[in-house]
Amino acid sequence: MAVIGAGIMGADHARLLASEVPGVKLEVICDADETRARAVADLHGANHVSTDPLSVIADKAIDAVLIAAPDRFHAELTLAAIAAGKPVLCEKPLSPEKKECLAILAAEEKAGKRLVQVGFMRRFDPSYVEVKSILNAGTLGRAMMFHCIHRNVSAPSNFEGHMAISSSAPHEFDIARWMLDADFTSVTVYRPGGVKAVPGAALFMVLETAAGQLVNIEVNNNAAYGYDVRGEVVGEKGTASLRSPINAETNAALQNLTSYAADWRPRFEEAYRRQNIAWVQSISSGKPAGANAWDGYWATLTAEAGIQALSSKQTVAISAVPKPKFYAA
Ligand code: ISE
Repeated sequence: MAVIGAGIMGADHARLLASEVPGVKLEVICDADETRARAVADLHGANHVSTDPLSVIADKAIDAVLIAAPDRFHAELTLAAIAAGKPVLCEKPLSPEKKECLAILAAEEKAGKRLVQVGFMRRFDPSYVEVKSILNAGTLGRAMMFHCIHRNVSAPSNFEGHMAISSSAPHEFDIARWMLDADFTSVTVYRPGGVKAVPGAALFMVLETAAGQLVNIEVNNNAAYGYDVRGEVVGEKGTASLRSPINAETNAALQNLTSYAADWRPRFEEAYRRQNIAWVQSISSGKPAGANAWDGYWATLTAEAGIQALSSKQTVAISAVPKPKFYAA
């Protein structure tokens, strides 16, 4: 296994692959910064480091690749993995641009084998999985709405307004399609007035599905109090909500307290673990797991429409290319 990218996510994936995922030999950590690659490799027992991702992907000693490089390199590296015939788990987004996602769909179909999984790890989160099983059991009746909240403590210094849509919201775009088993037909984006912090870091979106369901998404990347992701599916007969994992509560000084994670990694630790295990098992079984390249295309298609809706202040229609039979369920 090679991990490409030794930043926050690459380091975390290397840790998970080395310590939590059976059947993996962490061979190479690749990063433009060799020192950073070496630090991650030494920490997690990888044999080698590299600063050349394309040679790592082509290396015959490498069976599979996890891409956690900066978003703008995801498509090129995923295409290289497909060309090498190697299974690849690409961190979200598959690409920031839908045309690159379409190139990946064409390349994978031409290769004739499902090689690409996209890192929408919430599909493996125990709470989202349980809400979906409640919905699928018919307990709620037909789903009418899905309320989603996605709050980060603070936006990173390089954060631009539209990144609330392109970086954070794709998790909601994907999990809503998965939860409702529906595609979107439109998106409208609202920005609260008088936002003093990073403009656009707080947005409210409304999406409609082809089945007429409504999905609203609040993204607030300057929530300040904690990392907080919430979701509630509203059906004709009831609702089902996410419960974030709480491992302890404090009773002291006349207070009862629980704490929020500082960022997404502790909150979705179990989701990443299960995602990576499922990916490695899918390599052995040949049965794809999780989000595929078509799902990656949809998340980027929706994000591009959302960015257009933010700037135009208009509802933007969303229409995908016809779904290739190659990705039929
Ligand atoms: C980040 O890129 C992620 O993927 C995290 O899962 C998400 O919670 C965060 O908002 C994004 O910026």
